[in-house]
Amino acid sequence: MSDKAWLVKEELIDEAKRFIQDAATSLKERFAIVYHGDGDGCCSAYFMSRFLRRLEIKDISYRWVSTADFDFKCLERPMLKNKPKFAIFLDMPIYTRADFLRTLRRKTKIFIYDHHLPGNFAGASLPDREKFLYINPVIHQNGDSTPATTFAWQLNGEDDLLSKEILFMGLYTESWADGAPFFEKIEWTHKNKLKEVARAIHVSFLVQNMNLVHYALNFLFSVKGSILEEKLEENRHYQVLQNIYRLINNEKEWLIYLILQDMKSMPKPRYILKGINSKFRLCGIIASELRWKYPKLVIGIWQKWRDFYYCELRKGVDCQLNLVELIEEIKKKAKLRTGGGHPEAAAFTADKDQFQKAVQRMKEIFKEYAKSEKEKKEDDKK
Ligand SMILES: [Mn+2]
Repeated sequence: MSDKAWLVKEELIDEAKRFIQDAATSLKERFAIVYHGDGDGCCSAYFMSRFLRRLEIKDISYRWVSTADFDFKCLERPMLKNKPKFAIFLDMPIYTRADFLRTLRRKTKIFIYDHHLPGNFAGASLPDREKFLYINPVIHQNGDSTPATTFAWQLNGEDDLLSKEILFMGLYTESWADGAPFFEKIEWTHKNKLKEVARAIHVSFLVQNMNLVHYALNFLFSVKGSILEEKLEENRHYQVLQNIYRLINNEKEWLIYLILQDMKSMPKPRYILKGINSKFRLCGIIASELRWKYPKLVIGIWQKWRDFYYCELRKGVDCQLNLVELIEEIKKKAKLRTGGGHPEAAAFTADKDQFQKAVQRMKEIFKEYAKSEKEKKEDDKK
């Protein structure tokens, strides 16, 4: 990877800076930061907030949006009602919501930074340049996918130890931190402490329906010196993060235990397809963990979460099934709300009726795959 990909181009940073500074001078109040509920989104919101406060903006509201499906509907109604004067969206494909942006811009100046594939960009119908700035390095920087945290860190421009640490944590949860040229001076014990904190930040967003509660951001704001010097065991905000982490981890362990108990009754499992019940969105991490225990199998773990059904798919290293193709097959039989991913890891969501159809189809494909594998093995023996 080239050095440039670690950073967002200076001219893009300058453009964003000018746009936000102008807004700060003319509007002064009712600023909103909307961030993706994950490590990168949260750390970028931290830097953006620091930048705004240095511009003497004190009236800032915060909201986060969760994956897997970027539930923008929960966001749009309250935002249109609250009518912020300036709205900042970090690390999420909000530009696909053209109707929402068109309505919002009547009262609101809009800034967006995202680094995901642009998808169906609502470009033509979007607000004019005066009131709207959208930066995505995938479009504006030869396809580089520089994380939102890097962008906001560059924008804020301060280079104290805490800034470096929060940059590290944002990049760590995006799996970018290793090899990044910014962290050469940080010792590995220090890095380990940051990784632990980063995991706690990331996991705190798996709690249900809490888009106005900012455990992780509140913790970041509470650190006065640096994470290195901070007595985490005495930091009330960090204790909350730790408690959520333990709660979720315990529930995950317990659910995996139930699944493994269940698997014992099947001496030769051909696939794993199981529903779980939890207030937390755990199907992804559980499916990921099971793939290591069952390298030959395809794994689907599903759950109801909020109003919809979610299924996360993973496959072991020795399993040949392509999960993207699997989802395409499912789409022929059921209407999905969202669906996609990589050949090794994919996910889909649907409402109840369609989800049942999808699971039915998935089961058939799993069985067909297991059957073809068995036949292959028997042919090899001959
Ligand atoms: Mn993100």
